[in-house]
Amino acid sequence: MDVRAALAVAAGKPLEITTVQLEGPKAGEVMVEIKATGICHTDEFTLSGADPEGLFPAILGHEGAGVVVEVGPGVTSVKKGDHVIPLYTPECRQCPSCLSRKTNLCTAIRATQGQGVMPDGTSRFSIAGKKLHHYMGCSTFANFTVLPEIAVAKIREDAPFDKVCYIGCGVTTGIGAVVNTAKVAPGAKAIVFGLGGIGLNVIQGLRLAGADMIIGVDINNDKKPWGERFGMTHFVNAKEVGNDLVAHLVNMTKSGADQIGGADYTFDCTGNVTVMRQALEACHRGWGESIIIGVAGAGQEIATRPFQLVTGRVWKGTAFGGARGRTDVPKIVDWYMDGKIEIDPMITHTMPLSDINKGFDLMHEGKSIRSVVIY
Ligand code: NAD
Ligand code: AHE
Ligand code: ZN
Repeated sequence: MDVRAALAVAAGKPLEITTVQLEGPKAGEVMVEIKATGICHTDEFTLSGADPEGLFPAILGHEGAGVVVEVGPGVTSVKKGDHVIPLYTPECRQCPSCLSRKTNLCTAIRATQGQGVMPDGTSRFSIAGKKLHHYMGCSTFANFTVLPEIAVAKIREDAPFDKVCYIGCGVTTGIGAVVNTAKVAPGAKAIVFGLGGIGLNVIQGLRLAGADMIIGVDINNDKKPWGERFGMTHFVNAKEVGNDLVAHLVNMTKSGADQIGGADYTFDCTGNVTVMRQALEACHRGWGESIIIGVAGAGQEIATRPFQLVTGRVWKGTAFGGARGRTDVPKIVDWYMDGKIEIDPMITHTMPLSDINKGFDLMHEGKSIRSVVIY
């Protein structure tokens, strides 16, 4: 069938709005009509050409919500009409990783997902008979897509698609990094680097967890009121502080008898490897944990003096906030519907698919928190 899509034709080029062809779901797959999709910095990362796994031509997008319109043979967990959120981190509940209970990184279909194809090694998308690549197993920049059954989370039907699509990546990643990965305890001191679509969700996760001190760091002063809106207690402009940023942050966290200073938890939400080092080194000696959320381009590496780790700081990473999608995403949708977490104010811009490139422009200009395409 013909579907409308924003096609990534090559790295660094704007998306082309066009009609592409989509084959129906095969065994174990479902077709979903995407009703809304967010634009995450990771889409920009891949479109820019920095992603070592980036493939073109492809249909990007991984932060969607929609309705199941058709199921392939053998599908049992969802049916036509179900409301779902696509999962770039699936949950098969059978692979060694799922069964380990130690990680959310299901490995059932990761290899083919990285090759831009469905688990049987073929693509459902094409244009004029030429194959197109899927992206992160989701391809939500098309009004219909096909996903493996294990890569959709069934959600309640009263949840608005144009808001809960953000749970498909940003919300779950930010809040999950706090509650699943760092397991932040009440009273903690935390530093969040990068107050964008992810960082603000880390901040609201920290507020939820009962952190006492939440320092936000950005290079854009416009982000200060945004951080405060979700629970940030202090703001630091990294550019204004200059080379002494780590010492400045460590000083800010000193209190009472503790004149060593350093945060209990820090979070990198920038993808900048220099910032990742600052985040690690701003942790408290002996126990501070730094969580890397940002993704960095091909060839980028992190560095620090081993002394930083010898003296008890811990470097960790998190993907999709450590969430097990089919289990946790419906619960996060409930948190939103029950008013426990906020989403609406972070969606600063909405647009039709035809204007999707404007969403990328707004991100580059630092003017948006999240742009959402509504089909
Ligand atoms: P965004 O563009 O909305 O926000 C990035 C923020 O970082 C901006 O406010 C920007 O001003 C700030 N920033 C840039 N350079 C900085 C610096 N040197 N110091 C301090 N702040 C700086 O992006 P986003 O959608 O929030 O994504 C953030 C990162 O998280 C990206 O790298 C993205 O690819 C990654 N990400 C990872 C996961 C995961 O599962 N690990 C999930 C989603 C996004
Ligand atoms: N292709 C990139 C990897 C990028 C990356 O780490 N992606 C995160 C999700 S970002 C969502 O906005 C992720 O889930 N990682 C786990 C995984 O298995 O990819 C690269 O650098 O190769
Ligand atoms: Zn994302």
